[in-house]
Amino acid sequence: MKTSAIVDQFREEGYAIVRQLFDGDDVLRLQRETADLYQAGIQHPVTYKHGNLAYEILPEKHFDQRYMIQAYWFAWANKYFDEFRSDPAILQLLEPFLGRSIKQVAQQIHWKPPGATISGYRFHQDLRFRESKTSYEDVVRDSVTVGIAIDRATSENGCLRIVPRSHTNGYLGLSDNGEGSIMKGLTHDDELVAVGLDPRQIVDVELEPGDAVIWGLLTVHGSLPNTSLHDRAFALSSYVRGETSQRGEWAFRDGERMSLGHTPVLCKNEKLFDNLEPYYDDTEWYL
Ligand SMILES: O=C(O)CCC(=O)C(=O)O
Ligand SMILES: [Fe+2]
Repeated sequence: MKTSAIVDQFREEGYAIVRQLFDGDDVLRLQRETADLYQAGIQHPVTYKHGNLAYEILPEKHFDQRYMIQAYWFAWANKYFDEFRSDPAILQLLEPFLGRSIKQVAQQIHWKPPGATISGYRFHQDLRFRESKTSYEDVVRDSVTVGIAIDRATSENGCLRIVPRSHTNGYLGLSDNGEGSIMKGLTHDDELVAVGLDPRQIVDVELEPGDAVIWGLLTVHGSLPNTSLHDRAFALSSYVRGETSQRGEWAFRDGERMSLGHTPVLCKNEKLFDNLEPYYDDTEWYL
């Protein structure tokens, strides 16, 4: 798809699909590195955190085996993923939206291993995860999230689902009720209807490995648990315009690729500096 068509679709629909952002050997490498990352993370008995780095574990104490369902900011543990976050293909995709100086506020991979019973995300708008809205000149205008399929993403294995044009009515408060975790429970159709959305409009974003989808902070999206026999690893990175954002790790400055520095900076977790030491978090939020 041409750049102008991507920009138009993003503005009109709140999302756009970009086929083959990565292909060939680059996808095979991404899949290999993701498998290695899973092996590294799953060594931890419960959720492990160190700075912005985190491995979210479902422990065997409460599941039929140990699973890792998310990793955050693994660029701190893995050189390939530090380089991946500033791949030139990503700059090319983001430049029409964010310019040539870009920071990254989220780096995540979400796995949905078959058998892990907790793997869906209730419908929400990502603005709920930008705690310090005043740290940006205009966080909605200056943010783009990029999701890259590592495995094929299908309806059966819990692909991302988006409500087109749902970004035009402001913040809707979906999934803000309950205990806050968007991974517990499912969104009922009537919750969407109550905020003026039509569940029949939901689009299943099915992707081949290497395909990407971009969405904004007000775009309503979620995903269902995996009911197939195939994992769904999905890399999710959120970027902001560098000049207008006081949060995030530089990814590009004046078009130049940037690596992480020596110590982390504030991204999404406003409590980062309360504890920069590694620790285990055995909060049983999934029960
Ligand atoms: O991985 C998914 O299917 C969606 C995750 C998501 O929307 C989020 O973490 O904000
Ligand atoms: Fe989200």
